[in-house]
Amino acid sequence: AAMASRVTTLLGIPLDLGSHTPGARMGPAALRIAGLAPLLQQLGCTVEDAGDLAPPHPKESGLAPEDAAGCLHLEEVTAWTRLIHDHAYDLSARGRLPIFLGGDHALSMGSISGVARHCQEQGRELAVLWIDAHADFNTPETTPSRNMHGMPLSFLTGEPRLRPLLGGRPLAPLSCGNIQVFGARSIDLAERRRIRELGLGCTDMRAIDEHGVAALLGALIEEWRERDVHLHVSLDVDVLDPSIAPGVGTTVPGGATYREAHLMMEMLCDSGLLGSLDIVELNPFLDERGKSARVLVELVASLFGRTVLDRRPSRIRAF
Ligand code: Z70
Ligand code: MN
Ligand code: MN
Ligand code: MN
Repeated sequence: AAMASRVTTLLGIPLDLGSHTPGARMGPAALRIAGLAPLLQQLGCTVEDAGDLAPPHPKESGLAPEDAAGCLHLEEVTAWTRLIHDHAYDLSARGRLPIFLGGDHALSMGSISGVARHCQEQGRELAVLWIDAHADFNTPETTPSRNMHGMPLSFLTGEPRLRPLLGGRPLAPLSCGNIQVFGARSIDLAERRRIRELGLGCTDMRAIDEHGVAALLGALIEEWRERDVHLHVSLDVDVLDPSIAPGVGTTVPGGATYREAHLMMEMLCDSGLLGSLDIVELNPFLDERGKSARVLVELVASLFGRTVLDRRPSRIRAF
């Protein structure tokens, strides 16, 4: 009900130069065709579709030459990051609940930094739930692939090598403790060391197998509720098992099941903390007859209040 009172804005971001497999630029179109807007409306949301951002002209990144060498399509991603940031900041300042439709995960450098800037101005604490098979915590120095969709969490935590990406705009860096990667099962060696040394929050698939989504996500939500954070959810489709979501560039076996993913969304809905959302890495060119786009739209329905029965969160012990 709290959600229904805010205007939800869809913003398409047809960016796929942060990855090496083209196709995610068609993600926003696929999510619309799968019926995202009407579904949100059925759930009682007021939805506004801001359309797709037009691809910007490449911009000088300002990165040091040795760092620039570690980043593919750097000038394009630089221009996208600044453009997305400006839109995310503006939507936040206008009180919208933005849904950023990707596009690959490099877009979160812009979306989350824009939201973070607004939160900082409001004195509101920001927490990020990064639902992903990967940790996306590489730097231009550690990356094995040079793909910038593997780096956003480094940028957002203030990695100096990536700081120039935002140009003169202020960066409100996130602390590693305010980020929680959830569902990880493919982490590079240097990334793993960085997670340990910098204290990035990370729940891997083994922990989910052992303790379950309910206990692990419930504990995170409980903490965030105590601090009344603005919660940004960044949902990378590849967290899902490839059997239910084949439409991604990098499939990793052993992903979240349909039911685990729905439970995550239902718990996040009940938390009442959701302030902004990314849906990223859907590659319709690799999908099977719209299967992955459809499952994503189903998940968003759960996140925005679809329930099986009309029970309310009072029945859930974690809260
Ligand atoms: C690897 C890298 C990645 C998504 C692949 C993979 C990163 N850690 N992220 N697919 N969504 O190249 O940095
Ligand atoms: Mn606000
Ligand atoms: Mn990712
Ligand atoms: Mn991923």
